[in-house]
Order: sequence, then structure tokens, then C-alpha cells
Amino acid sequence: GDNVNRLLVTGGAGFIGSNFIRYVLSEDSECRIVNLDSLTYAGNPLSLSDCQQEDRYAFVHGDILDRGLLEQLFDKHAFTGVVHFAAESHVDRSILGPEAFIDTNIKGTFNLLDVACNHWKKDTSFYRFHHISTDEVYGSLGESGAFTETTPYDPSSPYSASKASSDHLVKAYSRTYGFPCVITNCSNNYGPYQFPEKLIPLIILNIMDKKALPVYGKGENVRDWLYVEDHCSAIWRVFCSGKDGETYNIGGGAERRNIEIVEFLCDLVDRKLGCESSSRELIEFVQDRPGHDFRYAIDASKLKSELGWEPAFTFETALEKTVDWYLANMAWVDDVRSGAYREWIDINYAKR
Ligand code: NAD
Ligand code: TDX
Repeated sequence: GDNVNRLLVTGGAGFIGSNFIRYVLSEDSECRIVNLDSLTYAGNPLSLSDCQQEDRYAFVHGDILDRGLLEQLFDKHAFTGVVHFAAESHVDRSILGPEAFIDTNIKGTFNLLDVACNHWKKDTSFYRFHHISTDEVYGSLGESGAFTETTPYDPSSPYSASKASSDHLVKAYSRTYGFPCVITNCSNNYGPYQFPEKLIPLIILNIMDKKALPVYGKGENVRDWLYVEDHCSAIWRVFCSGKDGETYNIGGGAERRNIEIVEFLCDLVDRKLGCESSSRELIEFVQDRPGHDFRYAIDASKLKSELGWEPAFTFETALEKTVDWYLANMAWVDDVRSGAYREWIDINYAKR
């Protein structure tokens, strides 16, 4: 519609943000998008190379910690909406070095909220601020149960604590100033353009390279997995049709133990590449992640019943699409696995 057509997307050179921009440009022919991204190790302009020519899309290389830049961008573009993805996103990195998580996830979100709120006070055509968050803010579940929107916050890692903090700031701006905001808390995503520090792409690429497949602890931890395109459709549904001040949980209803996923990927990639020996031999059980949440599960019934959203993909089919994408996009993989990536993998696994 008219009120949602000048979007600021932050962190759009990352995994979910790049998929979201591609999704919205094809879904809504009226929408114009400015992508603000500081291009950390996790940001890659190559992930949107196919959108570069589109005149409804512009990339700005900059940091959400730069308040002056944010004010300049709001003055110049008079954004009607913000979808805020920019974050430090990897739990293991937050354990080894939490400070960047405090800076970007807490202070950066505060800057963006505050500048957007000041803009909204002057310009009532501003429609909404959408904060992208995670199920990890709710902490860990036992063998049963699922997180709802009213589950108390109980984050375990510096990453999830920083995301919880940013969620609280968004809620405070909504309640205190009446600033129009929505929050979505989603489960684990997978799909094209995911940086290969995260479980699924790391395992796919290590199988291809015949490298060890590190499984933390006994591999029994459970995550709920959602294909990134389903996450994008849910975000867009909430952005366009959700209610201000509300939180919506997003989940795939696809709970799997880590070891099941690793074994499934071994067999799948072996089949695709016609391997003779089983890649399962590469599995190594390594020292567990400190504070490792045992299980996440999402109750997405609010989003389904109030906004009519349903995921379009099932886990095993979308996982196969993901494997096919990595096999077909080794140029992207080689690019992201440059010096910075190597260093991280060395530091992370030297510690285990
Ligand atoms: P990602 O790490 O792939 O991408 C993050 C992007 O943010 C990168 O392009 C990076 O350059 C940019 N960025 C980082 N700091 C910045 C700063 N200070 N200023 C501007 N840009 C900055 O992350 P992702 O997996 O795409 O996650 C995106 C969002 O979704 C995050 O907020 C994350 O907490 C949330 N989330 C992720 C998942 C998941 O499974 N990946 C699940 C639920 C929620
Ligand atoms: O090498 C590995 N071996 C392993 O066993 C890695 C990288 C992970 N794991 C385990 C840890 C988790 O139980 O696999 C599971 C998934 O790990 P990650 O891919 O690191 O994801 P997770 O920690 O669950 O967090 C992800 O989902 C929620 C995203 O990184 C977050 O940004 C999002 O908020």
C-alpha cells in the first residue's frame, strides 16, 4: 500500500536481510528499499548482485552506530517504514567476544529507534518500525513445551541477552512514546546466502571438503528450523498487517536434533556427489558450547490464526534446495571464505 513504500532495511547484506530484500522487490512492485549495512564479515554485497540494477533498490555502506548518518538518511528519504535486521548474529562469536554484540545489537538498535521515533514525531506518514528478533530470548526448553509471545525472557548467551535487551527497548518506545512498532521472534533459519559459520552451511561445505563435522556435545540439542523464504513471507505479513505494539512468534514446526540434521546432510550430499564412502565418518563430537540451550520450539498460532500465515516449505525439501544452492554457488562460497572467515574458523575450533 501507499504507506509502506519507502523502506529502510538494515543489515540487508546479511543472510536473512538479503533474502528479504529480494522477496519484497518481487512481491511489491511499488516498494522502494534503501539497504543500510556496514559490511562486517557477515555482510556481502554479492548476495544482492542481481538487485543492483533495480532502480527501486539502493545500497548505503554505513553503520547503525552512526547517528548522524541515520538522521541524514531519514531527512533525505523520508522513510515510511524500517525493517531492522542489522545485528551481530552468531552465538559462538558472542561467547568469545561479546562487546560487538552490545554495541550493534543494543546501542545500534537504540540509535535507530531513537532517530526513527524523532522522525515519526515530525512526519506522520511514517507507518511502522519492525524489529527482527529471535526465539533465543526465551531461553531453553526441556523435552516438551513451546515458546509463546508471553513466555518470560530468559536469555543464556551474550548474543541472546543483547537481542532481549533490544526487544525491551523497542517495547519501551512503543509504550512510552506510542511509537508504532512490531517485533517478530523467529526460530533457526536456513537457506541460500547463509554464512558458513552456522550449523547447516558449515556442515554442507565441510562434507564437500572432506573435513571434520563438529557436533557440539552429544548432538542431542533441538532447534526448530524455518526456511528463510518462509521467514521473509512471515515478516512481510506482519509488517503489512500486524498490530502496533505486538509481538509475533515465527516458527517452522520442524524440530530436529542437531545429529539428525548432520546425518541427513551427510547422506544427501554423498548421494548428490556420488561419494563411495560415507561422510558420516567425518562426524566428530567436540566440546559443548558453554551455556548451550537444550531445546527451542515455537508456538506460532498467533501469527497463523490472526494473520493467516503458513510456511510454504517442508524441512527435508527445503534442506535439499539449500544443498543444491550451495553446490551451484561455489563462487559466492569462495568469496565469503576469504581471510576473515579462515581466521574465525581457526580461532573457534582451536578453543575446542
Ligand atoms: P547475518 O549475520 O547474516 O547478517 C547481519 C548483517 O548485519 C550483516 O550484513 C552485517 O554486515 C550487518 N551489520 C552488522 N553490524 C552492523 C552495524 N553496526 N551497522 C550496520 N550493519 C551491520 O545475520 P542474519 O542471520 O541474517 O540475521 C539477521 C537478523 O535476524 C538478526 O537480527 C538476527 O538476530 C535475527 N535472527 C536470525 C536468525 C537466524 O537463524 N539466522 C533467527 C532469528 C532471528
Ligand atoms: O559447528 C557447529 N556444531 C554444532 O553442533 C555449530 C556452528 C553449531 N552446532 C550446534 C549448536 C546449536 O545447537 O548446532 C545448533 C545450531 O547452531 P547455530 O547454527 O550456531 O545456531 P544457533 O546457535 O541455534 O542460533 C541461530 O538461531 C537463532 C542463529 O545463529 C541466531 O542468529 C538466531 O537468533
